[in-house]
Amino acid sequence: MASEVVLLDFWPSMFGMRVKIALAEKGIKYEYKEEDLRNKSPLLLKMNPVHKKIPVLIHNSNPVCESLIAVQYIDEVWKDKAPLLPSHPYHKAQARFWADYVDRKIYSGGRKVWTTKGEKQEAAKDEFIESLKVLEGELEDKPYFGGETFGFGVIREVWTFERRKPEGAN
Ligand SMILES: N[C@@H](CCC(=O)N[C@@H](CS)C(=O)NCC(=O)O)C(=O)O
Repeated sequence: MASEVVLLDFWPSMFGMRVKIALAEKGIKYEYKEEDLRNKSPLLLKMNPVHKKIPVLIHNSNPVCESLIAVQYIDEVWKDKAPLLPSHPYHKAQARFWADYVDRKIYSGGRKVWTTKGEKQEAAKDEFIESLKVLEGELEDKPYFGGETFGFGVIREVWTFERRKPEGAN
């Protein structure tokens, strides 16, 4: 039986983009459902009752919440094509460490820059640039962040992936 995959998302969400990139890399067909975050659908509230956030990957009616958990789930279920995480436990741990770093430092640092003003914003900018330098240092001269091939590392760092509004989106 073909598996049924649904993605609850909001088109500009960088968290949603991670999951869309993972699905695209694996060549998985799925149904895309755009959410209005000011008026969340009963399906979203049912599938993610804890955080009530997108993205939610629904696989054969089972919800998988949190973007990085969904990316790892996709990698484990569709393991025959385009591996996203390294197979070696240590390298896998490193990939997870840097994914966590991006969520803690880059996302929250960027958010601070665009939600503050004046001196606080200047301090936030400096902190954000320092966090980017740390990432840059980790990249060194590798063709892709986190390794030699496209994978988990690229997915977590893609912030400006083409944000194309799907037809019918608000
Ligand atoms: N840690 C979550 C973050 C998801 C997130 O923040 N989603 C936002 C949209 S970008 C959302 O659904 N916000 C609605 C709300 O907070 O009520 C993940 O990685 O999936």
